[in-house]
Amino acid sequence: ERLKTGQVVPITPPPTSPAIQHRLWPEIEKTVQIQVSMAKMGIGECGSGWQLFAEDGEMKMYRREEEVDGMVVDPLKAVHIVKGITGHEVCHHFFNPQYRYDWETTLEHMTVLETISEDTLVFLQTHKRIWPASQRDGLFWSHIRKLPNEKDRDGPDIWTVVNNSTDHPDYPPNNGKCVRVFLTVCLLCQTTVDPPKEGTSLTRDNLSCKITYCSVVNPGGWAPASVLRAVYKREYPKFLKRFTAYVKNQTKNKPIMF
Ligand code: 6CM
Repeated sequence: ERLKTGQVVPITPPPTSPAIQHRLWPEIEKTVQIQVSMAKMGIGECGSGWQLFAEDGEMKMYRREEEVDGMVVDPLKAVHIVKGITGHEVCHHFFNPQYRYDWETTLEHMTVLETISEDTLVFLQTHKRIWPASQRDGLFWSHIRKLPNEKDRDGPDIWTVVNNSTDHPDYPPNNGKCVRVFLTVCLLCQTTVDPPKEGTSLTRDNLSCKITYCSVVNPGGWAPASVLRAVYKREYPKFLKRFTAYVKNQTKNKPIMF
């Protein structure tokens, strides 16, 4: 079909989720559009200032040093290519609460405060205390979505999970021992299938998944910049390696979920 001049091409399909009835929906829709388009940009396209701070095989992690009111809010962008898994499998394990304690090592406690729909949940999480700062908690909506593969219409779908801080009347911030963090996270996953030789069937050896993980975390209150940057430098590579190894292990003997 021909596009008219000036016609805007939506990057995500029209929303069909029951979550569209919810008060948070306009914010979810807008945040997903913005986060997905930023995650799709290459490091060179995102503007200058990205510095590579960790590298391990195919995994590369970049950060931009930024502060707001003296607090470190360094944006992070990581790219990784993992063989043997699909983008749907990666996003499924990142989104679903039943797996979270298995891979999220910074977690102390997690509750689902609200199930908006099967693809949209509201979480309250407390994270382990890091000396010398106070313990942190986070309250955020989380949304999983399948996106059309515009570059290869016959290829596998692209999958994303977007997490973004929100509020809840029953859980106001900074009300107990925890300081509330504010986060925006986008996981974007694209599967590539290397076609099997004629007469052989498709196996996990034919799959690879390009993972992009973007995050901005505001610690919400006093935290020494040098300690925070040291924690991020240690914890983000640990998270992405551990989480992807977990998904590989969980899926290795299961049918492929495209
Ligand atoms: O994205 C990740 N996990 C998701 C599911 O849990 C979700 C959660 C993100 C929480 C990020 C905040 C962690 C707590 C940071 C504490 C900072 C203050 C301490 C002060 C230190 C001096 O999106 C993976 C998150 C991986 C984090 C390394």
